Amino acid sequence: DLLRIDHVGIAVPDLDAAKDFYAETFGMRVVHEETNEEQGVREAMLAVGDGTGPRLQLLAPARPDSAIAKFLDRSGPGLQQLAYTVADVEAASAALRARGLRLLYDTPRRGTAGSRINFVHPKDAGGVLVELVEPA
Ligand code: MC0
Repeated sequence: DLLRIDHVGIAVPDLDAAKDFYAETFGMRVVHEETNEEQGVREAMLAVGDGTGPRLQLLAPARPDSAIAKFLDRSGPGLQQLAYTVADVEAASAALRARGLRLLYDTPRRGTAGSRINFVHPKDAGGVLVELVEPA
């Protein structure tokens, strides 16, 4: 089962410039930042409002051959993914696989802040890259 929207991910070419834009334009603050080598991203999580709701995730390429670099080349900056919180990423992945959707990974990988993640292929989800996040 999906519990809630976890975050919305936006591909950006320059993480520092994007952080400044969101701070100056919308008053959003960075609550977490890390580089995920496996995913090839530098990412920042931003709180919206009082910080109790879904977050905004800024995703910048850490390598030219990464998923985010490819997305930026093809589509330019913009919405890249919609992530849902789940209690058990293996169970959620299995349920969606059983409904005929392609999950990108056979076993979960490491996401933000020690979470465990998997993705539904965007072609099987109406053009949306859906991420499943089991928080640490
Ligand atoms: C590609 N397509 C997308 C898309 N990326 N559609 C919607 N949203 C996206 N983000 C479309 C293309 O336009 C193309 O459509 C078709 O999918 C290509 O499919 P493909 O050839 O199978 O795949 P690729 O090479 O384009 O790669 C897409 C894929 C990849 C989703 C498989 O980006 C991937 O593995 N993503 C999962 C990992 C990821 O995104 N990591 C970065 C975030 P047409 O119609 O032109 O054929 S890391 C993260 O999110 C972590 C740290 C976290 O939150 O914890």
